[in-house]
Order: sequence, then C-alpha cells, then structure tokens
Amino acid sequence: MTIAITRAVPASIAECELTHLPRVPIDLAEVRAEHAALEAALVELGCKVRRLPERSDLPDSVFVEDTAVVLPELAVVARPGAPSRRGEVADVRDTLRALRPLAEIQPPATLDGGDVLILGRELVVGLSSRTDYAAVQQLQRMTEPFGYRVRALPVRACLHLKSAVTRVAEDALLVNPDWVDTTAFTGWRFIACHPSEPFGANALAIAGAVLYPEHFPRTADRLAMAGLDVRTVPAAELAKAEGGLTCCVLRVA
Ligand code: CIR
Repeated sequence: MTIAITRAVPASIAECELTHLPRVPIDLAEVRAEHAALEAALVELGCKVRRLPERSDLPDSVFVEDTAVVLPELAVVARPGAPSRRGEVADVRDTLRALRPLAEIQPPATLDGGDVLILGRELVVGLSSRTDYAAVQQLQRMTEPFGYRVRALPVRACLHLKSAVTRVAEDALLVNPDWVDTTAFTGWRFIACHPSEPFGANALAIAGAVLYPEHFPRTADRLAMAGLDVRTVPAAELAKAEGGLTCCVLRVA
C-alpha cells in the first residue's frame, strides 16, 4: 500500500517563503479545507495517509515533499535551501526512520525534494535557488550503489524542477515548456500545460490516478484527453504559498 505522509497546515502559513509570487492574504480555513480534500482524495485512492502534527513555528511545513527523497531502497533526508525551512526535517526524519534506511544531505549542500524528479532509476535534479550541485553529487554517491543515475538540470523562471515538469504516466511528462528544456527528456511523451496556466505543470500522479488542481481546467482537460484518470481537487489557496499538490505529499510506495 502507498503511504502518503502529509503535514497539517500551520496557522503561520501566511508567513511562508515566496520567491516568484507576491504576498497575498491566505484564508487559513480555506487552505486547511483544501488540504483535507487532498488527504480525502488520497484515502479514496487507497493510500494510507500519515499526517504529521502541525508546527506553527514552521510556516512552510505543510510542504513535506521538500524534506526528503524517498526511494524503494532508501530515504534521503534533504537540507532545504531556505534556512527558515531547515527545522522541518527533524520530524520527517523520525517518521522515515521506521520505513527506510536513511541517508542525509550534509552541509553546506542544500536540496529541496521539489527539485528531484524520480524517473525509475534516473533522478533528475533541478539546480535552483534551493538546490545546489554539491547536493547533486551527494545524491549520486548515496544512490549509485542501488543503480541510480543522477542528472542535474538548470531550473529557470520557477521555484523547483517539479514546478515545471512532473511525471503523469508510465511514459508521459506534464511540462511547462517555457520553464524546462524538454530536449533534456528523450523518449518521453509530453503533455504541455495550457499557456494560460503556466503553474499547471505540477500534478500528483499516485495510485493509478492524477490528482490535479481544479483551478487549471484547461490543462485538466488536456490530461483527461490524454486518457489519464484525472481527479481535480481545490488548491488555489495553497498556490498562494507557492505550493502545488506534489509539495504536500511525501510518497512512500
Ligand atoms: C517555499 O517557498 O518553500 C514554499 N512557500 C513553497 C514550497 C513548495 N514546494 C514544492 O514545490 N515542492
């Protein structure tokens, strides 16, 4: 069974990190309702949701994806690029310890899980404002014994690699072609997000379905037209904190 680790939305989410977005008010009740709807969708898909307790001293802690990279053979505890987020890893480390052998990105390297796209035995790592090449090298050393190949890819114009590209099917990637160089992914079928929905390349493919923000209907149509089982969920308030759906889930499959 797929375990989906989530974390309660902290009351302090309005103080989150923002890089490419202006700060606008976030409705706490609304963002919590969105998060609950995402968890309900995960349960409906047969996932076991493990929700970590709220940490109101860590405004971005709902975005658990950034705290680790979970592979079948091991979990790599991240070292988030934003200093305000480094405290998030402790509880996640404690949770993952029971599920996988652990490795840990060592300082001064920094890595956000949102920059790591897992494509089978290939790990594509975004070089972003949060993730550096030293972390890529560490990840390579940690995963090489298990047969992984790690490849770095510059991220431009957006926060994380997975803001620009996510895997939506065995053979297909959802991309924003303005934000990622698609020639870096040979052999894949591409579905481009609709040009009017540039933040629409982040989809959470899990348990045979694709969870997707309902505020990007044109891209949702494209995913459905491609034959995918698309389940839309509300995520517009989460988006104000520069988070997508993958960011809210740490998948342990
Ligand atoms: C941050 O800037 O770190 C948060 N406000 C958003 C993190 C989103 N995480 C992700 O894309 N994996």
